[in-house]
Amino acid sequence: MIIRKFRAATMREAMYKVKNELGEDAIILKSEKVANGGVFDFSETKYEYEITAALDKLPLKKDLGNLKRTATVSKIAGETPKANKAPNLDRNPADDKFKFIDLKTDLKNIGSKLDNMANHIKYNEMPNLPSTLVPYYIRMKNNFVEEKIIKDIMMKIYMDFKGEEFNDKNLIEKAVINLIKKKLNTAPLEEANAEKMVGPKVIALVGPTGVGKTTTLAKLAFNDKFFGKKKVGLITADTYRVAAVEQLKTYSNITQIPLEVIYQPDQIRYALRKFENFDVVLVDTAGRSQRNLQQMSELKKILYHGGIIDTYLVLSITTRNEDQADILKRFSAVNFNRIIFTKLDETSGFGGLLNSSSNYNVPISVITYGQNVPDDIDLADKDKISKMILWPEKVEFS
Ligand SMILES: Nc1nc2c(ncn2[C@@H]2O[C@H](COP(=O)(O)OP(=O)(O)OP(=O)(O)O)[C@@H](O)[C@H]2O)c(=O)[nH]1
Ligand SMILES: [Mg+2]
Repeated sequence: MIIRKFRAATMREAMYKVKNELGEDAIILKSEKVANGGVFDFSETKYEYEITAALDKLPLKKDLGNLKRTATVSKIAGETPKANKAPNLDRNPADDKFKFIDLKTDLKNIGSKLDNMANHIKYNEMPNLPSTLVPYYIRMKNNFVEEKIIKDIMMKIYMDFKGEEFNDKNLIEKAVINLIKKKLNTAPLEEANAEKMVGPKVIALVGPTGVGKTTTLAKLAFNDKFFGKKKVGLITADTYRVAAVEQLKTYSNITQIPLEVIYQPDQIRYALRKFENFDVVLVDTAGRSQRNLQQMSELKKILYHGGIIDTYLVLSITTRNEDQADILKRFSAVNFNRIIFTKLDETSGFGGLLNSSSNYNVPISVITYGQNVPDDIDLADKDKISKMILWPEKVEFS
């Protein structure tokens, strides 16, 4: 199949070009009014008509010549061109050889045109993107970074760079990395509500079901790199599943970190009193569907009765972009002040980290990348994350 685009000042002229080039059998795939100049042309917008047409069988050069001639003559005569001529049965084998070479060349051309079309679709109508920026555009897109964020990054570089600078690959790479870093929002756990001086720092982990809240809470409690030698206590409000309490009790028994179980939201007050002299109390909550209003209101009650202002939203990077955005939006009802991204080991693209930072003004504090407690966890680091977003295939978690 041959696919071509034709542009002209009027739809009629564009149609004429199609017939002239491809003949009467051409199929119109798409016709549209397009801005002449592309995304980065800031001059006054001019429009053209563009038709994308396809032809089932590749006409041989000779036939195409015939088609062109027919179309031209027909136009002058004001009549419709005739269909392809009947094949000539008295063929010379020497002609066939040349036709075969022609065919090969045409197939090669079609291949490169299809590549161009595929790229055009991928760059989402950014045909004027300088070639040194293209790999970064593709990488970010393949790694699930939202289109508007990629375009913003590309546009900033486009505006900042001049002439020869566009050919400097190192300069471009640095600029892309810096812009990603600028958009990423990270902050350590400890800074959250640091002004709160009285009593232990109480942190609740909230989020949808199965994202890794309990596992992450255990990692935070048992891994020295977070709270060091501080005295840590645990509370679980997840009594919906027997297994959930058992899960934390096992961790608590192994590490001698005390655990309190609460069955009603207001019981958290009593549990917290037991930890009055502790430095940090981590509160596990049951997984909540962000769309279940009753579950969300119960969660609010626990946070309210506990006077909890440090609420960390746990989000799995494997959740698709649209659902991540929905979770972030709906959980904002509980005023979370940090985000923890889990399951980084289970994805091939880390765009979600950048998307959440760009769309919500809440920093990412921690990332987790495996089931091993307490090892597979780290503080969110902008340098590492920006590289992960561009080169996920090189990521090695340690
Ligand atoms: N691969 C991978 N698995 C993880 C990670 N964190 C947690 N898990 C696994 O995810 C599953 C669910 O983890 P939980 O900690 O029980 O999740 P939860 O959010 O507490 O679940 P609910 O309490 O039911 O809402 C378990 O099998 C964990 O081992 C991670 O970073 N990577
Ligand atoms: Mg849990």
